[in-house]
Amino acid sequence: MELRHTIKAASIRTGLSPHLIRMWEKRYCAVTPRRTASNRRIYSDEDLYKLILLRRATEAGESIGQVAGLKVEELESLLQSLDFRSATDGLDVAGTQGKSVEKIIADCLASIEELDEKRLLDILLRAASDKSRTELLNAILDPLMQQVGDRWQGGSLSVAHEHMVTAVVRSLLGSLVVTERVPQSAPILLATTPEGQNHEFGAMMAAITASAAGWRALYLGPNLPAEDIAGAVHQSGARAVALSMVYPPDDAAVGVELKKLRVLIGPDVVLIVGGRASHRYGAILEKIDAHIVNGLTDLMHFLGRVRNRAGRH
Ligand code: B12
Repeated sequence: MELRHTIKAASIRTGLSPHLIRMWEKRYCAVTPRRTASNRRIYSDEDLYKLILLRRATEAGESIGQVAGLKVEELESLLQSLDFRSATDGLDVAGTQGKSVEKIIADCLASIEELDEKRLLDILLRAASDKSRTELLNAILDPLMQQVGDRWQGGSLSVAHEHMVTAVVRSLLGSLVVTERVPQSAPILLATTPEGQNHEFGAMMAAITASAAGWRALYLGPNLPAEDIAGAVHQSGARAVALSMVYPPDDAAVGVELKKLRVLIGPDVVLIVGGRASHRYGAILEKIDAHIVNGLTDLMHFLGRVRNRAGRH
């Protein structure tokens, strides 16, 4: 285990102030850093990861006294259950800032109908800062996009409305992908869609979820040929690749790309596939030893397990 982070670095990487880190350490024994010869604190990667988990747990309303003594695996399970709770309860309860997610979605739809791009972005930015990541993705953006699709099909929204929403949601997700803070030493996950698959929000959400699970996620954009995905894997040393597959559900060329990808990245990189079309490629995915993961909550669990497994080696 590498011990190399000063308190300043720990503060930058965990998003906690040095004062809070010292307080959690002294009062609650949250972590026990080593000391240098000159008595300065030095934190390990594992310490940083635990501090990030503790930050998330306290942000979700847990008291530090209750959670500081938990082990990393226990904190991961707690966070998964909290995330799950907020994602499923969110539709009925008032949010932290007094607005239920139902109301947020209704406000978004009203601004979409009025083609009010600025208002839509404003509502979503506020939701991004008030709500947990899981709630934002699972309980707001996912159902919002479903409703936009339904209304577009039903004729009450035009292609222009749909494209406006798409542009706003894309820029929001894009900014979340690059601003999530995780330790430099975290394992790397690449998120993209294979060539021929253009719907990209699933891959972007997978990247954001991976960051929340303590991975360093790089989003490579959609529609990427196998050679380019493999090139990025080799350059970055990624341990996992997450692919989103939405449409078309039955393209033989996509199957060829998937097989090529496995050959190019070798057997050790974990391949994760999600999205509404993933099961339609089930036979090929099984052959190339890819894991179909059904949703973002399951992805969180899955990545936690992969991370722990590798950590023990
Ligand atoms: C936005 C959108 C577009 C945008 C995409 C923009 C972009 N940059 O991504 C645009 C306008 C470009 C578009 C184009 C098209 N679209 Co479109 N689109 C949608 C819409 C409205 C929302 C999709 C979306 O982003 N949802 C939000 C995301 C987050 O949801 P999701 O993809 O389902 O992902 C969730 C899970 O599946 C999972 N997941 C997804 N990926 C992954 C990956 C991993 C690793 C994990 C763990 C989980 C996971 O997690 C997510 C959160 O729960 C849907 C409507 C709908 N009901 O979904 C149609 C929809 C997907 N589109 C559809 C179609 C048909 C098309 C077009 C063919 C339309 C046309 N005639 O041109 C083109 C095809 C483009 C192409 N060449 O592929 C159909 C697909 C039908 C089908 N057979 O499945 C849908 C369902 C609309 C419909 N009801 O007919 N589309």
